[in-house]
Amino acid sequence: MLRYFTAGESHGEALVAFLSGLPAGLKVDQAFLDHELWRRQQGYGRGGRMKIERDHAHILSGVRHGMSIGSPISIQLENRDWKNWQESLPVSQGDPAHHKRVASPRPGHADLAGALKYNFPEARYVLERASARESAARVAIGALAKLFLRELGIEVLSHVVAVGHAAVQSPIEWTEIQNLHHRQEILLNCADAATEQRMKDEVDRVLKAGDSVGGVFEVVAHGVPPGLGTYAQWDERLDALLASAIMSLQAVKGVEIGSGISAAGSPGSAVHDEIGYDKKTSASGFTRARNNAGGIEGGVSNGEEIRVRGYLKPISTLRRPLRSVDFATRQPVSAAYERSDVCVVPAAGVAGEAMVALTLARCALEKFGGDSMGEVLRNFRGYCQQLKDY
Ligand code: EPS
Repeated sequence: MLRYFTAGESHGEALVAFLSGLPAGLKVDQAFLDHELWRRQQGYGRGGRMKIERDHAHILSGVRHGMSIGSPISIQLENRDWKNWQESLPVSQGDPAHHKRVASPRPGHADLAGALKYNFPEARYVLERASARESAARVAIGALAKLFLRELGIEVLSHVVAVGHAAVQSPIEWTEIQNLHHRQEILLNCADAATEQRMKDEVDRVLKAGDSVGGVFEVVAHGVPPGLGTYAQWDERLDALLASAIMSLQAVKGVEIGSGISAAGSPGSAVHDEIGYDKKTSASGFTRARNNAGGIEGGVSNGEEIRVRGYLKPISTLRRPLRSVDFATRQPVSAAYERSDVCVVPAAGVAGEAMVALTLARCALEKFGGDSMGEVLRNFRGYCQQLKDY
C-alpha cells in the first residue's frame, strides 16, 4: 500500500517526506523532482520568502543507482531561511528573549484553534506546522508518484481557473494545459492570456489594499484507464479519496469533481455524459461527447480525463489585519502580521497535482499490484488487453 507522511516546521531546519510502498525498479529522475519543486515556488503574488528558498529534493533512502528499490523513500528539503531562525526556533531550550511570539491569532488561520488544542500560550508553534510550506514536501513525493503514473501513460497537470473575480469562462482543453506547462515563466498559470492579465490586476489591487485573494485551480489527470477506485466500500471511492486529498491542502475550503457544483442546479439531461461507441478512439471503445462527471462515475474512473478543482480561501495573513484579541492580555487588538504571500493559487495547483498523483498511484497499485515495476506493468498490460477484448 502506498503511504506517505511529512514532517518539518516552516522555519525549522528542513522538511522531510516519507513515501512507502512504491515498487522497485522505477527510474528516478532527480531533476524532475527539483523542477516540480521550482514550479510550486512560482506565481505572481508570492511573498519575500520565495526569494530566499530554492527547494531541492535531497533523497536520503529508498533510491539507489537511479532507481527505487522498494524500500521506504525519505526526502529532505532544506529550509534556507533556517539561518535566520536558529535563535528563534532552536531544538534546545535556547534564549526565550529570542523566541518570536505570535501575539494575536489571525482570523482564518490555524492560530487560535491550534493554540487552544495544544494548550500553547501563543501561536508560534501552530503556524510553523500549519503553514503551506509543508506542501513542498508533498510535491517532492508527488513527483515520484507522477513518474510512476507516467509508466502507465497517465499525466497529471494543473491550471488556474479563477483568482478573485477573474475567471476563465470555457473549459480548458488538455493540449492548452500542456502548452501552459511548457512556458518558462509561470505568472498565474492561466491558459487564457486576457484572463491571466485580469488575474494579475486582482493581485495588484489586493496588494495595494493590504488584503489577500483566493481562487480556484483545476487538476487534470490525462490517460487514466477506467476502473480505478470502487463503489464497493465508501472509503475506497475515487472521488472521496481525491476530495479528501485536495481538501487536505492548506487554504482549500471546497472541492469540485467535474462540473459537480453547477450540476446541482441543472436537469439530469444537461449534466450526464451520453455514451457512444467507437472502437478506434478509446481503449474499451466506449466514448463520451462531454465530461461533466470529471472522469468518475460511482466512485470509479470511467476512462475520461479526471478533473478536480480546489477552491482556495484568501490567505489569512493580512497587511491590514482584522480584529483579534491579544493572547496575553485578552484585550482587543489587530491580528498579528508576518511577511506573507497575497495569492498562492498557482502554487496550490502544483500541490494539488501532487495530491492527485499520490491518490491515483495508490489506486493504480491497488488495482495492478506488484513489488517491482515489471510485475505492475505486466498486470497493467493484461488489464488493458481485457478492456480491448471486452
Ligand atoms: C506561509 C507564510 C509564508 C509563505 C509560506 C506559507 O512564509 P513566511 O512566513 O516564511 O514568509 O511564504 O510558504 C512557503 C514558505 C512555501 O514554501 O510555500 C504560511 O503562513 O502558510
